[in-house]
Amino acid sequence: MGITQTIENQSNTPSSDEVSQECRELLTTLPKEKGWRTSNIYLYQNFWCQPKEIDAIISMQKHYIAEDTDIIVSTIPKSGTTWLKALCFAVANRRLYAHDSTTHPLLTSNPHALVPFLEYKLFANQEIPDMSRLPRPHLVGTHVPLGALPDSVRESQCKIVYMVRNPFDTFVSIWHFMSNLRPDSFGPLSVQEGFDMYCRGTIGFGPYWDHMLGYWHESLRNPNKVLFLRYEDVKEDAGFHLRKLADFLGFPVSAEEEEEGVVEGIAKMCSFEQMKELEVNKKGKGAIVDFENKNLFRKGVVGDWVNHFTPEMVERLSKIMEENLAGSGLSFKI
Ligand code: PAP
Repeated sequence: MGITQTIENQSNTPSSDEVSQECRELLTTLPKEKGWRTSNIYLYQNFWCQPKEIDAIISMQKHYIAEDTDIIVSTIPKSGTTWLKALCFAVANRRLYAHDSTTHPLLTSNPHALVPFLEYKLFANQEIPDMSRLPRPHLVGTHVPLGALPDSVRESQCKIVYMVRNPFDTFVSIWHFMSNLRPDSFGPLSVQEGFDMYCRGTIGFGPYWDHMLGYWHESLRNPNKVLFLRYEDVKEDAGFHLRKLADFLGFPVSAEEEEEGVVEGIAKMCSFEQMKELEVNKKGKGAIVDFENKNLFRKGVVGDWVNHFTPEMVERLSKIMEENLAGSGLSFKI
């Protein structure tokens, strides 16, 4: 997939109030393209990012030291992050919080508040968190491609859970989300324009194919390190994948838990239908950055792309996927 490596006029470089001086200087050297909800996105270490994200990622790369017990929940935006965080939190903490407890944290907190992003929360705004104050095991989220995570992630025994979603539905979800959150001054984003940006790879943390392939190959090389899940598969059989997740994280489901229906209980608690109706997800805000949590719950289905794609769009994206995924063994049921 070709990435347009142009350095256009530099006039939109963010001010030093928004990003550190180091980042500001770096931005002037990076290829840039029109952004979805910021003036520009920049190509940093072979993936596209907004300026504030780059600033936080630089800090995360310098200061985050993964511990053996850390669990990193990774996705590209709109491929099931909120759901995956909920599932991981529920599984990893089920001895502390029973799925049927009326005080379960997932009933009153958005999953992003319980599994904070490295780049949007913990290392954002030029802050360096004291990780020792977080409850263990540390459960953190990221959209950063595998190759850009710090060395300690590879060198430690920490676990990575990755969720991929078919790129057709992911585009539709991104387009809706961005259309809602885009500053009014940018005007509406047409499907055609958004789709063109998506296909050229210029989406946050994209190109998507590079992102998924990085985690995919590592999951094949090192299945104890990276668990690779597909949104569609988990939708089809959440119980099977929850058991797999529990095994992978080192907290397998016991016979007693099976009898108590723990797996089914967690699947139900984390389902789109239940989570969407929670007060915190209808009225709350700020779980990731400053937007309403309700934007994270739209339809939550597989196959909504058929309502948005023209035959030309199907052809273009199918071709890109064929070209990029050829020989990898990674495929999608579309
Ligand atoms: P993020 O990467 O910005 O955190 P993410 O959670 O990946 O966003 O994307 C939201 C998508 O996941 C939405 O998809 P849609 O636009 O196609 O509807 C949202 O509806 C879906 N989603 C959120 N929660 C769940 C859930 N519990 N189960 C299944 N899908 C969910």
